[in-house]
Amino acid sequence: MTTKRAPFIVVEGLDRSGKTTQTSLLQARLEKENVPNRLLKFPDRTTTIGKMIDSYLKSTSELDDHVIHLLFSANRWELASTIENLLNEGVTVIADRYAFSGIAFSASKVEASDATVPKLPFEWCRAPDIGLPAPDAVLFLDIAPEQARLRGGYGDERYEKEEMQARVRQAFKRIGEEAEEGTLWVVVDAGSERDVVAEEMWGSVEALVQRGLTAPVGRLWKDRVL
Ligand code: DGP
Repeated sequence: MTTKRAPFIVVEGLDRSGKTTQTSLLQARLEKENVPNRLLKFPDRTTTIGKMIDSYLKSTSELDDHVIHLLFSANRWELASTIENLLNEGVTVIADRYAFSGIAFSASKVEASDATVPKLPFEWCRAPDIGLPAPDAVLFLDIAPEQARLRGGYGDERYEKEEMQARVRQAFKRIGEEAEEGTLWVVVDAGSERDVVAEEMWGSVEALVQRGLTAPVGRLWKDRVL
């Protein structure tokens, strides 16, 4: 008999896309179906690295753009072996954000003097996350930044500005188009009713969750390792 492992599901989205609500609903669904699961949130603000990220996001500290990018990535690597072990033990892992946010947000930073000039090249942003456990499915909650703003406005954190979110949305689009074989990339209309979004998300991953996988846990962007 072949041993199966559980799937790794990542939920990505713009700020105010309903991502946190939807990851909780997805987890509740797994509970209802008696599926062993674990919900992770990135950045994980509880670790030493996570606390540095938290203070940067709240603008209580300043860090060079390269440094904060590498800290976000390190914060994912801190949990890489935990993710792999859980999947191999049959525990479905849901991550609220992952490496795709890493690229999308960092590659969307632009020079103050010229908003068409990125501060960090796209490929440079991808590099530190090469080799992380690869998700089997990515559910991208898509919403127009204008619509997201109407949901009570953006908060006070660093990236919560409409122009930035518009660039982040484009970056996510590119990442989705370049998604690797073996990763299911689903664009979910996050502007729909809460329960409609939840059903679409569940419908996208139900078969993976119920059947499990025989293939070993993949590695992100493994073909890009020189
Ligand atoms: P959240 O806790 O989901 O609201 O995310 C916090 C903010 O950090 C949000 O604006 C997205 C951004 N973010 C998340 N992961 C990364 C990352 O890896 N790199 C960068 N630059 N930003 C990220």
